[in-house]
Amino acid sequence: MPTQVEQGTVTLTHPKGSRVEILLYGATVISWIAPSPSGSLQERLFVSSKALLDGSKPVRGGIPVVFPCFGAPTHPEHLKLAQHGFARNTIWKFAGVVMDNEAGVSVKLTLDPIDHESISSVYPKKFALSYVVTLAEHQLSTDLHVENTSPSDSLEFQALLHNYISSPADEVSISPLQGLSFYDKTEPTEEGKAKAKVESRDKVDVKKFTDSVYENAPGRYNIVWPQGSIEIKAKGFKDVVVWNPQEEGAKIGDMETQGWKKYVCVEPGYVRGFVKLEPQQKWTGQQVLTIQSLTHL
Ligand code: TA6
Repeated sequence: MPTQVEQGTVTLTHPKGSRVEILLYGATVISWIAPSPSGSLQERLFVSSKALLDGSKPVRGGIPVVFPCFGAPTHPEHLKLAQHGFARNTIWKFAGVVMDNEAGVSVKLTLDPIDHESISSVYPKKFALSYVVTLAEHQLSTDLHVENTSPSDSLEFQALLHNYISSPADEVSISPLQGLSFYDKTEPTEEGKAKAKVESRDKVDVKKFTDSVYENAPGRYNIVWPQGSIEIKAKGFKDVVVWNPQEEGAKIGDMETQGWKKYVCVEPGYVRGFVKLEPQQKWTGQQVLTIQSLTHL
C-alpha cells in the first residue's frame, strides 16, 4: 500500500480509501479517514481549525503521544518537563515500513533522546521510543514501545494516547466504565487533588465539563453516538481518561470556536502511578480503534 513521506508528514493509504496522516512532529496522527458502515469515507479524528501544525506547539487534536508524564509532572525526574511531557512536541524519525500486505500497512517512527538536546538537557535518562502506526480498512492501531537502554538505571514514566474522537459531544456516550474508581479533575479537593469517586453511570456522557481519570479500566471502550460508533481496545494502558472541556474550551487558545462540541477525548494511558523498567527492559502500550457498524448497538 502506498506510503508517502514528505515535508514532515507520513501518509498511508488503503486501497479501499482509508487513510492516515502522521506528523513527524510529536508522531501525531492528525487525520484518520475510514469508511462508515454505509461505505462513505469520513474523518474520524478532531483537529481544531486553530491547531498549529508547524511544530511550534503540540497539535490540538488528532492523537498526541503523552510521555513520560501525564498532566503536570509529579515525579522528581520529571519536574523540568512541560505538561504531558516532550514526546508530543519533539520531531520523531521515520524508521520505515514494517508491514505491508493486503490487510494493512504499518510504519515505525522512533525517538532517541541522543538526537535532542532539548530532551537530554531536562531529562538525562537513557531510553528509546518507537511508535508503530497500522492502517487497515476499518481499523487504526497505534503502539508505543518504550525501552530502558540504560545499563544501570531504572526508568519510571507515564504514557497515554490522547485520542480526539470526532463525535457530537452532547450526544456521545462511553462504556463500560460503571463501577470503576475515577478521579474527577473538575472537582479538586482542598489540597488541589482530583476528587476520588466511583462511576455510577452505565453510559458516561460529556454533556458537562468532564475530566475523569479512570483507574484499572477494562481496556475496551465503546464510544457511541446516534450516527456512529468506535471501539477502542487497549493493552498495557491500565487506565483511561475521558475529557471534554465544554464551555471551558473557550479558554484554550488553539481551540476553534465551539470546537469542544465536535469531539470526545477517550485516552488509554498508564497515568495513575508510574511504569518502572529495570535496565534493558521494554514496555508496550497498544490501542486498536475500530469503526463499528450500528447493528452492534
Ligand atoms: O487528558 C485530559 C487533559 O489532561 C486535560 O486536563 C486537559 O489539560 C487536556 O489534557 C489537554 O491538555 P493540553 O496540555 O493539550 O492543553
